[in-house]
Amino acid sequence: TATRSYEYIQVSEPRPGVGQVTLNRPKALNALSTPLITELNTALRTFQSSPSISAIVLTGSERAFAAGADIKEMAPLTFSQAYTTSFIESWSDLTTALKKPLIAAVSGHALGGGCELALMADILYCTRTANFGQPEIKLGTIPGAGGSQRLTRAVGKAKAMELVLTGKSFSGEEAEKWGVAARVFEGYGELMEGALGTAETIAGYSRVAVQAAKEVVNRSQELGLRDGVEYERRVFHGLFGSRDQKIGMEAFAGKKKAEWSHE
Ligand code: CO8
Repeated sequence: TATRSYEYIQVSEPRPGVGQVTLNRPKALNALSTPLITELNTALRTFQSSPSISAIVLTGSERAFAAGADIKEMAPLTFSQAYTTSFIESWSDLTTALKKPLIAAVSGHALGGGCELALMADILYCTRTANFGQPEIKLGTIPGAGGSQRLTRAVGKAKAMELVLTGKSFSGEEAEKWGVAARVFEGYGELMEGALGTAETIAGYSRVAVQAAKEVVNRSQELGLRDGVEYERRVFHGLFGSRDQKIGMEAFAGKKKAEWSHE
């Protein structure tokens, strides 16, 4: 992928098959302004269509993953402006358009829209001292990018209600204990090592199977158990039509390493 020039993010390919987006608006603790989100969407779309990328890591700085939506941009917005421009609707491009796995590596502040952005990722890793929260109530508003829904699914209603109503933050250590984060790390270096390592592992598998795996796990958040299991079985059956299913199972039987065709 050609590294384009962005103003608010940095884009790299740090490992084979792995794309990285680093939010880079340090003066505002990576506050998620509309231009930043536009760049993020462009970068993710570019990785999505790149045949050399199989998994993506999204991170911020050691100090801040993202301190929320840009409060200074939102302050003067009127209802009719927000409504008619579908303010923040483009955020959900991240979850709907991206078929490749996205790993959020969170250090420092992940507040408001920053917490919601992290919750949109397929896998969330963080440092022990990461600072998560939905403080919108303190600004006279509420989460607007899925926080009330995704956080509640992740931690349950009791904790989510307390967090959203008080605006109190929670630590990376708690995020891991409560099931928001898949894994917690001591420092930023270990966090990035862990996130890139997992992305590289995923990038070593069949891209067809990886996309299907992400799709079926995400369906569990939308469907009842019976429909979800049936959906999974349909996709599982479908994979017998892929070349990589034959390659993977024949390699196992022949005690060889699978050389994926991604077909
Ligand atoms: N928006 C705009 N600027 C910000 C934001 C933000 N969310 N967060 C920090 N900044 C700016 C500060 O204004 C400051 O700028 P300046 O130097 O020009 O004064 C700079 O970043 C550094 O911040 P601080 O000096 O405050 O740094 P501290 O280390 O003292 O404090 C905190 C760090 C605790 C993170 C503090 O900055 C803070 O409380 N920030 C706001 C956190 C917050 O309330 N986030 C929620 C925002 S609302 C939201 O996300 C709604 C989501 C709705 C859906 C999505 C809509 C797009």
